[in-house]
Amino acid sequence: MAKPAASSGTSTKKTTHKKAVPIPDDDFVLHSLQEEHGQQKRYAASDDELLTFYEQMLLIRRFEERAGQLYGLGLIGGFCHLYIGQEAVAVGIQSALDAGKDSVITGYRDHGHMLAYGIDPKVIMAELTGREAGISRGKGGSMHMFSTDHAFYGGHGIVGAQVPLGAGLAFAHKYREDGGVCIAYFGDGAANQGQVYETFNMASLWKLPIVFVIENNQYAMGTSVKRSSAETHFYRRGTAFRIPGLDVNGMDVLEVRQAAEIALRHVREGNGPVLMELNTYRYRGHSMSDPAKYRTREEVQDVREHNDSIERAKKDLLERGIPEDRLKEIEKRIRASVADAAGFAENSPEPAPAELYTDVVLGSY
Ligand SMILES: Cc1ncc(C[n+]2csc(CCOP(=O)(O)OP(=O)(O)O)c2C)c(N)n1
Ligand SMILES: [Mg+2]
Repeated sequence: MAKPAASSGTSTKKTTHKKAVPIPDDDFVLHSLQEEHGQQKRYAASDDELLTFYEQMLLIRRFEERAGQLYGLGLIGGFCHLYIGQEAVAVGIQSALDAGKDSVITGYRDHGHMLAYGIDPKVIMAELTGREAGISRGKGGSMHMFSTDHAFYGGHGIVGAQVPLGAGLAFAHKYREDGGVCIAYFGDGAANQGQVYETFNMASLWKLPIVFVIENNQYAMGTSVKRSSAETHFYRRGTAFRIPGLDVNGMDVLEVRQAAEIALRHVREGNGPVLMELNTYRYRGHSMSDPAKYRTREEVQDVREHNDSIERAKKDLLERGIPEDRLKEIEKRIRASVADAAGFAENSPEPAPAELYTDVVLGSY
């Protein structure tokens, strides 16, 4: 390339810059999982597996749409953060877990993670409507779903709090030698918190079995990642702690699953944590009370039309020769299951007033 001509009239004084000299550091081994991921991006799912992923993602979408309607009708109170758009993340990752052995923890946008676990939509919807039959007995609501039976440790309203708690779960896996791995999900906004990096340090130092999953949905409430984050490639953020990162298309369930396989293998081999960045997008507002002034309708529409995870899976299935009727059957089944869940939630009783005093920590400690 031709050098740009020196502008006339400027000083000809030369500045000398020393070149950065690479410092040898034999001790520094950072496994490049990105390279392995680049070799095969998409998981080689069987037809049945892909059909299951499709069904689970569609269930989350329809469930969340219904939850949005129930919120509008006043049947769901408090905060409610929908997962619509991000379905491929929870489904792709959780399908790779060893059920009953691995644990999961996330923030307040948690309905999708529970559904991806195969938890009955009825008890999730009943929790949203504050009924006794809810998974947290109607006392947690949208942000505080919990199921120790499924090793699902919430549902947390304090942004980023789930990250050190996740390290605690991972520590327990290691201490008990139960072979489990903890998946700790958090957002791009949470990723700027100090507690996240304190956790990275300890998790890496102690080689804890944990996968940190950053769901980069491009916004933290009304603030875009570009406005809030000096380093927007979140998968690089573990480097200073020798935690390898994976940059993943979170809108493709097969890519998510493949990356999850790589991350889990690395962690299960005793190498310590992995950081995954899942690039995704939330279609709805941050919560139900979001005026959405910070982005255009066209931006959302563009992702919906060109990058939707459910449409991508549908296209893949049709290209494999799965008959459209089979997909229609799935849609019908899901519509019925979501209607059932909503009916169940609306018709079950609320907890008795005496329940206000149960499951509450009282006294000094
Ligand atoms: C410690 C703390 N600070 C602020 C809030 C208010 N708040 C709730 S959600 C949120 C944005 C988090 O964004 P992100 O981590 O990207 O997750 P997303 O909502 O996009 O899933 C904020 C600031 C909070 N709940 N907790
Ligand atoms: Mg976000």
